[in-house]
Amino acid sequence: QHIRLIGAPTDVGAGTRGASMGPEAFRVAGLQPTLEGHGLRVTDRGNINGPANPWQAPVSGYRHLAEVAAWNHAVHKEVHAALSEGEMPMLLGGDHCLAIGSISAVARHCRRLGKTLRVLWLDAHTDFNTDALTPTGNTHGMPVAVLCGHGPAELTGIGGVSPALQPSAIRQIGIRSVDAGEKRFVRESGLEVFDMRYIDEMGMRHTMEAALAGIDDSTHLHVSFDVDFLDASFAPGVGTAVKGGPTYREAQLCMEMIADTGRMASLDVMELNPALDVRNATAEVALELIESLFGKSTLMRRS
Ligand code: DIR
Ligand code: MN
Ligand code: MN
Ligand code: MN
Repeated sequence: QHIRLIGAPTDVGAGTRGASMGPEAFRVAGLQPTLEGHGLRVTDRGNINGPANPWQAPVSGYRHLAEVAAWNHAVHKEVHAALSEGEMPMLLGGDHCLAIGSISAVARHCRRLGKTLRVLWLDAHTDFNTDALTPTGNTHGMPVAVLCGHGPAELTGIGGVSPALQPSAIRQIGIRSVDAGEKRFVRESGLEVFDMRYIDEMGMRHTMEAALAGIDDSTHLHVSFDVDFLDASFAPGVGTAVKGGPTYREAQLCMEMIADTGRMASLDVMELNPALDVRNATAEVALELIESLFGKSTLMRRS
């Protein structure tokens, strides 16, 4: 596999500034040479351009809708181009609203190739708000709803087909912060959520076995990794940190079990906020986990 890094330096969908610096923080942490050190081929395509963050209040339920749409169109184009040219896109966020552009492109690619899409959504949040439900108007709390067809046409139509995917294609892992209205809508929509209570009771191994159940050779596995998935005690550099997340070891096991499937074909790494980080430690720990996603085992185990 040839990995194509795509930087999307914006925080238009977030309520805290700084995720716009995420792509560069990953480069400073040594993303490309580290992956190359494992024998992977990596091309860094630099950053996508888009509108500045106007830092305005929400208008009819959405903050910066025009800018969010512009950034997502640009992301869609780049991610789709990478897939069409046979490379594995790794989107470097940027806030998580950009998963609309990324995953709509992956879904479009899968439709064309007749592949079954499975999305693993690693996050503290379900990101399933709508204009009517959102307490903030921040679109980084909405991408899953938009991808399932709930949202403004400017966003739901980005992949050409709405909904871009069915809730049944998604597995959410690490969830521990869901707004009240959002919670009702998640249940009503039948999203499969492995929340922290589930992980506490069943363990990460069983959780990942359940989340990965049913995938086969025709599955395109997309991982959308919101860095706030991780426990904030060792990953503080995010805009909306929530305590009680997966430990370092649990997160490693999660990533290693994804790697073991051999099916990961696209990746988002989102919400890293260097303005809130401590000496780039969150970028570095996220990079360690990305190494595991690509098969670096921290164990002495032999295949
Ligand atoms: C909150 C926070 N649920 C919102 N969401 C996210 O604003 O909708 N934070 N995604 O990272
Ligand atoms: Mn998120
Ligand atoms: Mn989150
Ligand atoms: Mn977020």
